Amino acid sequence: MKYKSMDIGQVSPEAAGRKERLAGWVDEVRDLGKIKFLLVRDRTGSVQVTWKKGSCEESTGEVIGTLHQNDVVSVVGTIERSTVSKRGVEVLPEQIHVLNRAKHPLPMDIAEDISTGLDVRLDYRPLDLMRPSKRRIFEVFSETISAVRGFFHARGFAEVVTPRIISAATEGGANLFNVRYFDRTVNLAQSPQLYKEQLVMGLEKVFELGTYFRAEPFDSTRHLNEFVSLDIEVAFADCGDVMVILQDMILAISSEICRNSQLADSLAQEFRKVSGPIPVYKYEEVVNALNEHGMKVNFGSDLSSEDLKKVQQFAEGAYFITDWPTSTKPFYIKQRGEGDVTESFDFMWGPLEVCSGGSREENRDKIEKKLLASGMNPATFEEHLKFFACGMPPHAGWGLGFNRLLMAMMGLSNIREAVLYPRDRFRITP
Ligand code: AMO
Repeated sequence: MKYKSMDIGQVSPEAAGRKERLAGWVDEVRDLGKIKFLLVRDRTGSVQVTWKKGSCEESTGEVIGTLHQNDVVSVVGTIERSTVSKRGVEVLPEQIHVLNRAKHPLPMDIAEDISTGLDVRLDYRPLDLMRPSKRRIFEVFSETISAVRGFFHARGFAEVVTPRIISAATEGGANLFNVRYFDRTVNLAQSPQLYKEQLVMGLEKVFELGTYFRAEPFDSTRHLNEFVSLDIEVAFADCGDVMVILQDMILAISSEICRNSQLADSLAQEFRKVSGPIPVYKYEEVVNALNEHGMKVNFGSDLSSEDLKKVQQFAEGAYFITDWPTSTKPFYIKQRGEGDVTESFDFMWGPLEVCSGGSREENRDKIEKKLLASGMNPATFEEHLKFFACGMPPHAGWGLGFNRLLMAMMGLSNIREAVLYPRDRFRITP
């Protein structure tokens, strides 16, 4: 590469005697006159560059004298063993090129041990990512995506990309963002729900990783207005089948990330320890247990965040809540028999809902009835419903909040930590 011959993390005592070109950011400069120390870092580590009067060029020493934190440099030098530097190695510089200057002081302190408020960190996200603990979150994010893709490709799923510009609601009428589209108003997709269901006709097993939009006026640590979702849909499968797929995927992600010791260290203990089978509780059991613990939950109502916190007294870590009442689930979820419960599940991590899914209703008349019962007009869904009379197989699937999964994996307390550039009611920059 033009600016570097190796990553700084690769500089080791074994490479002593080699002349290399390194590139990175200035962490620290110490000028003791006859000897000057320059600490240079990249994402893989940092190394001490030691300039000694007499054995190094005068002009190189002068360049070091002009440097400040985060100036971008390229250093050509010889790697030497060292008994004093932390890594047992240092670089004796031949040339130092300043590739760019940073203003000083920086608008945000990037030292790992300085605590900075989340708002400032988000205002300066690229600087925030110069801290290893914050960068690690997105390295885990990236590795998780890679593990997920590997997992689904190995099982014969096709990765699909569905539209974000849509004309009909996917998750019900509320919480839709409207946007101008030439001379009419359209919506931003809340999920790929309707498309992924249609796609099981041709592709049978599909998954999609994408960004979706919900105009929810929440100001919470687990909701955003733009979030990443991992969705699957499987033909000839039911709720139980897709729960098994989810469980297997969680275990596969955990073991894949644990193969990289640096990333494994940043995983929450509970996530590293996760092993199958993940406990399953029926909604009714949870409601009864909550009422025994002094809460007042009626069968048929959704579980509030207070209820879910209370659930921690008898269910920790990862667990499923299944068989939700019809009133709590969207129109596309299938009824279990003739009763008032559905073939559905939520996958929880502590009090956090990470994923929800279930068997889908494939009978057009039943879907229409459910749409009407939810106050929606089936005619609006004609573009979707028309396929249910063309050979729609029984199918099931789920949608998983990818940023929430990361919260669970890394023990993060705010979803904004798990999104590079969060979009909430108040933040649309940077
Ligand atoms: P649901 O609406 O439950 O189901 O969403 C699925 C998962 O997406 C995540 N999620 C969010 N994450 C951050 N901010 C938000 N505002 C937000 N809204 C949802 C959650 C949630 O569990 N189509 C169905 C899924 C399916 O049945 O396949 C759906 O969207 O982690």
